[in-house]
Amino acid sequence: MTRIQSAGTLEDLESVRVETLGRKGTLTLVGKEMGKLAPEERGRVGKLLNGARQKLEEALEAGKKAFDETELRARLDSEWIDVTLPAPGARRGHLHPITRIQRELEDLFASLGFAVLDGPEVETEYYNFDALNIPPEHPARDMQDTFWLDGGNLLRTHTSPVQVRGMERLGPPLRMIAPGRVFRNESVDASHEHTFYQLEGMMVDRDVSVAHLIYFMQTLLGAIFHRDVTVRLRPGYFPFVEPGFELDIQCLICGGPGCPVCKQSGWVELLPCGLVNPRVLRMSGIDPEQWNGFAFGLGLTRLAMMRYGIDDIRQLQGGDLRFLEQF
Ligand code: 2NL
Repeated sequence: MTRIQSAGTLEDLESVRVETLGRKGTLTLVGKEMGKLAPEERGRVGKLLNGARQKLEEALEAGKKAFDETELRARLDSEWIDVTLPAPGARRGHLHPITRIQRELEDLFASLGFAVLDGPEVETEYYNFDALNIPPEHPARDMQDTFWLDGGNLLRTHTSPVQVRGMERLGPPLRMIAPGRVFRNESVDASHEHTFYQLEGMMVDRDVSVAHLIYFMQTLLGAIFHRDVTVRLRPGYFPFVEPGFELDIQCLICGGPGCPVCKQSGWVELLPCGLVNPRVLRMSGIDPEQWNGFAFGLGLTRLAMMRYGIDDIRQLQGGDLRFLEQF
């Protein structure tokens, strides 16, 4: 009994049980000797033996219960959880910087009444070149610039074909933008990618002028950069606009002295634009005697680089999460 009360572990209790009640335990052995007793003694000794066995069993059971309770209390203390603590934050994904700019501009143009159009990335020669008044011998059609596919189709080199389809389908007057992914067969470096994003836009109405174009482009750039940017306009030649312009902005990476993004010039070609060439309107079923319009092409990839200060275009398509998680 003393050993049961002073037992330090469950194992101590178990050895007391084995030594007394087990197969070779003292009480068990005594019980086996009962036969040797005089018959009149057996009843008395048997009763004593049973009483002792019962007391022992009860004491062992109580001891075990005490150990179980101690152990349970210890576990409850150590495995205690504060259910009022805030849960660890779930890791959430986010939009790619180009997607963010694209959505922002889609919202801006939608608010100005422009339809947001989508179209195929695999195009025909007609929609990518012919309908834009790009002549058969134009260098842009060259193997170096265009990914040609078997059967004469190609990966669109700009989103203009979406606008051609838009002119055919909507008819004048119209306002539309065509954002999307375009492809050029280029050598890749810090400022050139074979895959990049563009947003072209067009407005066709009666008596649209260069003044409308300039005003509109200024509004657009103010909304994009949320600050004053220094711009310059140069005459530019594109077969699908006449007259055509190049709108440049002063490089937001280096601010003027020159860096890899602006090819050391201090200026970045941001926005080719112009009045839609009458031949282009006519080919898409719009009468250039009745209607005219302006059009522009915005490089979304370059815009994202300016906005976020990214100095290497290859990072945008590279898929390196350490880069992407910054945005
Ligand atoms: C570029 C192209 C420009 C246009 C694109 C356009 C489309 C049609 C008719 C007339 Cl259907 N013009 N698009 C106009 C001016 C410039 O830029 O490669 N931009 C980065």
